[in-house]
Amino acid sequence: MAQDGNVQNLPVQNQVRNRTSFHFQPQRNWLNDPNAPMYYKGFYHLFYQHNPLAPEFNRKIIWGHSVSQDMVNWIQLPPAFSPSESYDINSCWSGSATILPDGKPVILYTGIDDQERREDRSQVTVLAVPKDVSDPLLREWIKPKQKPVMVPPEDVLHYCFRDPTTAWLGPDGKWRVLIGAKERDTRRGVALLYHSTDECAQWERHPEPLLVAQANEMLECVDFFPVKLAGKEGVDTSVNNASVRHVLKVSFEEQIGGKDCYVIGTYCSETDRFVPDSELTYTSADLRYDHGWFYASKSFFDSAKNRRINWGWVVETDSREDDFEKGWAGLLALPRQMWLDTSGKRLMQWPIQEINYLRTRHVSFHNRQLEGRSMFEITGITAAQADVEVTFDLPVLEHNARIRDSTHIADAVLFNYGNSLGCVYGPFGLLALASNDLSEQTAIFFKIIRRGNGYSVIMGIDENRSSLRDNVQKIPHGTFLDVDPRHEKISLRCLIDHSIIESYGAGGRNVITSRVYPKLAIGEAAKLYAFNNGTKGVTISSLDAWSMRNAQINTNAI
Ligand code: DQQ
Repeated sequence: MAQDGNVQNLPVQNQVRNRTSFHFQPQRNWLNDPNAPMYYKGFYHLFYQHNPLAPEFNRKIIWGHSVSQDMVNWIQLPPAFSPSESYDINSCWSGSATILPDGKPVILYTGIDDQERREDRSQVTVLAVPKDVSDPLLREWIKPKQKPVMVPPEDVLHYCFRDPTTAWLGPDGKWRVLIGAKERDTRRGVALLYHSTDECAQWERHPEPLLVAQANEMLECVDFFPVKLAGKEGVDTSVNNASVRHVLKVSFEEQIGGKDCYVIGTYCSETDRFVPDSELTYTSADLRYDHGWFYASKSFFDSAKNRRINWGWVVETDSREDDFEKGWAGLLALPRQMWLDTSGKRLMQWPIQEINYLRTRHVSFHNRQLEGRSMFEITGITAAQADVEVTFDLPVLEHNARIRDSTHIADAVLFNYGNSLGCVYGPFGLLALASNDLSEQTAIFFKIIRRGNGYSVIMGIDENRSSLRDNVQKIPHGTFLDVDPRHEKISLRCLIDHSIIESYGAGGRNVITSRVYPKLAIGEAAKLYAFNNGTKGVTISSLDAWSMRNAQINTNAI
């Protein structure tokens, strides 16, 4: 297969390898960021960064467009935006949708202009409107013939000015929007604030950025939205009163994957000041949506069900050659409802309830002992395509644990599956996408360590043995699970879909998304186990597992 060839017409069987069955993907070729999710006249709309010609990022990224009535099954529509004008001829990059008070949507997106040399090209903000607002599918969009609505100001780098957020309305009747940028002199990442008095048609820069990052990093795909102090309900992006706090999320690009980090704070609409509870540090101290592969996410307010939902891009971690062989690259994590944890200190995330409609064959048991150094198979479901909820209970921790102090241990060691750190509890958890001979297996595990005066739970995923294929990136993902194991059980939900495992710890307090490319553990040959490599036994107080049906993901096109 030619490396840069057009793989649109690959026979179906070549497209099947490791392909997911209920995660959002275009039919073939490349996807990266989710763009402008919105609910409009009975349909959920999802746009995405797309190269329709090959399973790799290219210089002519377009906006793919799909619609759904449940965010589980999707119908592919014609692309919404393709490069066509001098201001976006070199790509239509990320952006967001805003629903105006009269119910009409507008989209702001990033155009890459027509300069010959790559380094001379500017990133600009383009306003697009639907051609026919009576069409619930919003099939056609109009972009202006002439000018974009924003161009990079002098003090920021012209190639670092992108990804407009959803706009919000202030009490003064002005719209506000944020653009991620990088200052020319200081190289600091900034979220620039703009105001509009005419429903997003013209914009004026506010003198102060809403956020200045401590890091010399471009802030990609900024997201800014209110969350209620109590309860799971979401609110419209323009809501600001005593019952909400604000979340500011930025995507930090890194060599390996990238990180979606956020801060929670207080936003004053009158002064346009956002005061975060903590600073973004660009270190492992930052709050993260997901400790695995998850990037460039974007949330929206679902007015049909009063909830805030987040979509994020999950990259391929196999080789470019593999992507060409598969004929596709890139998918989106399941849509996640987000709300503020009762502690007020972090967000909670959980797959939207509609995902449960895909659950079919079910197995369940309670109070089963998982002895130290033991494992057993969970049979009766399709292990390659499954939803598993399990709760672990640890007997009297204080008396039994002979657990090392972790104070001076580096994260890479701490979160490593292979390093038991002298724990007696753990690693225990699930072995997903395991082959018969266990030469392939992905462990989603917990281990308990002593930290300070208490105990901490490490939640991790071990990709090391996930695939016998060559050239697959395998890195340890891990985090501290936000539970006190002396008082709470340890719960885990894993959604396993052929080449992706999304793991939600403690009801969604911590999430890790992993990519795996089994060679043997595929289809019916894939197996699922509960395991305990620690020396002490743990109890599985409950386990429920379901086979998952296929969703209709872009297999029908209009
Ligand atoms: N992807 C887009 C940019 C954005 C980046 C280009 C983040 O607009 O900053 O495809 O993944």
